[in-house]
Amino acid sequence: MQIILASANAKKIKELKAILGYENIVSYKEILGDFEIIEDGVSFSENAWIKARAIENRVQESEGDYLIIADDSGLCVEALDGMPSIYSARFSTIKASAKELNERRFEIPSEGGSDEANNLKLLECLKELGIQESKAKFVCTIALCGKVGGERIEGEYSGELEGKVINAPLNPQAFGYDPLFIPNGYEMTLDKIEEKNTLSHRFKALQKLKKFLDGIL
Ligand code: ITT
Repeated sequence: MQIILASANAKKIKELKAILGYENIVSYKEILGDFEIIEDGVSFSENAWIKARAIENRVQESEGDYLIIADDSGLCVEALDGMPSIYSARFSTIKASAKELNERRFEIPSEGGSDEANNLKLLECLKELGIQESKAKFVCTIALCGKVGGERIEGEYSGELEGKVINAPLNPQAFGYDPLFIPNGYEMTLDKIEEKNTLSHRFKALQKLKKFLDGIL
């Protein structure tokens, strides 16, 4: 059976593959080519399902079993009223100050930003608010759909990782906001924590998914 990841983010794909540990995992671009998926949902759940359905619409004709796994995730910062949240990948393209973000006065961005630009935007916001750190959490919601033994299956699983964001140096090799995030119980940022894939929001969501799949595969 083919397991298709509904993600175009290479760093996310690497983590999903490592945590899932199944064989036959491919990213959608490897089998369906490159196309844009417009994530215009208003929650992690909605965006995860938008990605899952966009892929499923293109594979439904296939005869065999398949699974589609879509991850929508992001960082929620308390001092920014939970932002950047579902806009985490697009944060740097939001033309709004921290104050405007807190008052929810901003236009929804469509363009993605680089990890570096997104990190710089977060640091700018902390500076504007005059703080060195804020409580924060990573959230991951996974949408699962597919056909197993000819039967249709669907599921949704979520995980969170609580901690804080701090004013710290950037790390171009790291994934997303990892260089600015310290999980509770740790004293180093997530990009330096080797066991990230055994404690992350993504790991927690995928543990639940694997429990479900182990029962049916
Ligand atoms: P796909 O939609 O193609 O999967 P994406 O990067 O656009 O790629 P999301 O819409 O789910 O994915 O946005 C996730 C963003 O949240 C990601 O780009 C990072 O900025 C941030 N993020 C999510 N999980 C993270 C993690 O484990 N570590 C650091 N940053 C993370």
